[in-house]
Order: sequence, then structure tokens, then C-alpha cells
Amino acid sequence: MSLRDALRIPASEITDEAVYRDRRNLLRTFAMTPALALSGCADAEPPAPPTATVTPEQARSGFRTAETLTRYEDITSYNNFYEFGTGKADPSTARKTLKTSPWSVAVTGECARPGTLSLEDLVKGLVPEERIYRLRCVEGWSMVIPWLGVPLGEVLKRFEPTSKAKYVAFTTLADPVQMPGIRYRSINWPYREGLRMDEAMNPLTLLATGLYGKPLPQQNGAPLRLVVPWKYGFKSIKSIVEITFVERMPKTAWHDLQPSEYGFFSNVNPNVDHPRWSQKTERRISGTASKLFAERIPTRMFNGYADQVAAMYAGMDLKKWY
Ligand SMILES: Nc1nc2c(c(=O)[nH]1)N[C@H]1C(S)=C(S)[C@@H](COP(=O)(O)O)O[C@H]1N2
Ligand SMILES: [Mo]
Repeated sequence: MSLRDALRIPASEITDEAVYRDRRNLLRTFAMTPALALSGCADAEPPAPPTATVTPEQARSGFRTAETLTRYEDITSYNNFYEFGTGKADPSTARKTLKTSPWSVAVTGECARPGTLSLEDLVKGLVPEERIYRLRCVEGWSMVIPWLGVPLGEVLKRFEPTSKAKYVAFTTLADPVQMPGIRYRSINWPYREGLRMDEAMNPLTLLATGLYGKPLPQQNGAPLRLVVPWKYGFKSIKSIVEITFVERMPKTAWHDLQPSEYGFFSNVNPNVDHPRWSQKTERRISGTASKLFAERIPTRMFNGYADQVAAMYAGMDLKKWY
């Protein structure tokens, strides 16, 4: 049985050659863009990103893995989505109160074509691709998840970011009526995340709309969430309502709460421990093993995506910019 059959994904949703060709062109555009000048205080801002050198073949080799998939029931019942409670089972057992349609996303900030678009218009004309990615939570567990989504870069370029757009900030809905966890101050709502522009445009970075060939369940960030597979899971912000192009490194929810524990970059890195625990290994929740006694495996640099992303951090001290 082919993977496509196993996942019951219609042929129309499998990546086609046209989408790959488009991405190759995008990569070339970015390879020719000169490194951006540093802005502001040298201490507060990291070094400018180097020019990307990743080939389309290298990029594509990260789009799937042959590792054992995590079961649908585990991906959808062991979650972090504090808007629905801080327990792992809270998001999946919460009442389905999130109204995901209609859904609109405001795109604002340093771009020539800002606007508020329906989800349908935001991704219009882009064919959802299947990406099988590892997801490594900063807490030390991991999964292998077959997402459906569109490359974030393909969406962002439609808004024509200006030369001042050096970062992209994302915001989750924060509605106490639809999200019971909002009444607890676990996080300074709304949940916010951000990426440097080159990270946002990297072909691996996905705006996911589904998993296992089905629309995203509420607990996984319906109807639209980010997936950044080489970074700790908290960068992969759920239920996005706003995307903003900004010049300065944006404030992010976990970094604000505890800057010494959660860096802006948060690249998966077995050599930089969390102040309170080691990051050298992870509990891989996949196959039929019980969640709590799942196999411990070594954590890999950039979560195994070094070929696709290491060039973006050349010359950067990853112990300083964790
Ligand atoms: N808005 C929002 N996004 C979020 C979170 C959250 O609490 N709220 N948790 C993050 C964390 S810590 C992880 S590990 C992943 C988990 O995604 P999953 O539940 O789909 O596996 O979502 C991330 N995105
Ligand atoms: Mo996480």
C-alpha cells in the first residue's frame, strides 16, 4: 500500500511539480538578496543572517521522513494548547467551542499589500502539500506528524514585504468565550510567536491546515497553524489570526514569560540544555508504544534538519542565541 493510500489523501492534495518549480524560483530569489543591515542595538539584535546556500534538492530532502508515524489518536490527544488548559488532555477533551469558519487573518506591518483575508483567500491557488515532519517539544517528547499545508513563504510573498521587514510576528486568537483557558494567566495572552524573515521563507516552514489528510482538529490549532520543524514546538503557533511584518525582533509569549528558558530562536539543539533539564534525548511517541514509556532517542541538531537550515545560522553563537 502506498503512503498516499495509507493516509487517504486525494491525489489533488499531493505536491505537484509546479509547486516545486515555484519554490525553486523563490529560493533563487533569496540566494541573491544581500544580507540585511543590522538595525538598533548590537546587543539586543542578533547578527544579520548570512546568504542562504541550500539547494532545492537539499530543501526537498527534508519534506518527509521514513520514521514511524505517530498515531492519529496520539497526535490529537496529547497536546499543548494553553488556550484550552495546561494539561495534555485538556485541549482534546475541551468542548468544541472554537468557531473555525468563517476565519480571517489580518496581515499587517511592513508590506506593500496589507489586508484582512478569509482563510480561503489567504491560501487561494496554493495546493496543500503533505509534509512528514518530526515535532520536538522543548519538554523532551517528540512525534512524527503527516501535516497538510502550504509553504509559509508562498503566502507571505503575496503581501510584498518591504526591505524593512526583517521579522514576521504571529498572533493566536484570544477569545475567553471560545477558549476556556484564557481566563487563567498562564501566558500573557494573546499567544505570540515570531520568525526571522529568512526562517519564515525557508521551504520547510509550513502553514498547516490539516494532518493525516483531514482538516486540523481544534486541539491541533484549527484552522491554521505554523509548523517550524527544526525549532522547539512552542514556535509552531496555533489558530493564527494575525501576521505582521516587523523591523525589530518581536516579543513572543514564552520568551516574555521566562527569557532565560525560552529563546527567540529556540532551534532544537542537544548541546544547549534547558536550564532545568537536559535536551540531549527525547521520548519519541510513535507507533503503538505507550506515551509515558515511549522509547528515548538522541535529539539531533536542528531536529535532524541541519542540511536544510544550518546555513541560516552560520557564524552565530547558538549558545548565546538559543
Ligand atoms: N496558541 C498556542 N500555540 C501553541 C501552543 C499553545 O499553548 N498555544 N503550544 C505550543 C507547544 S509548546 C507545542 S509542543 C505545540 C504542540 O502542537 P500539537 O499539540 O499539535 O502537537 O504547539 C505549540 N503552539
Ligand atoms: Mo512544546
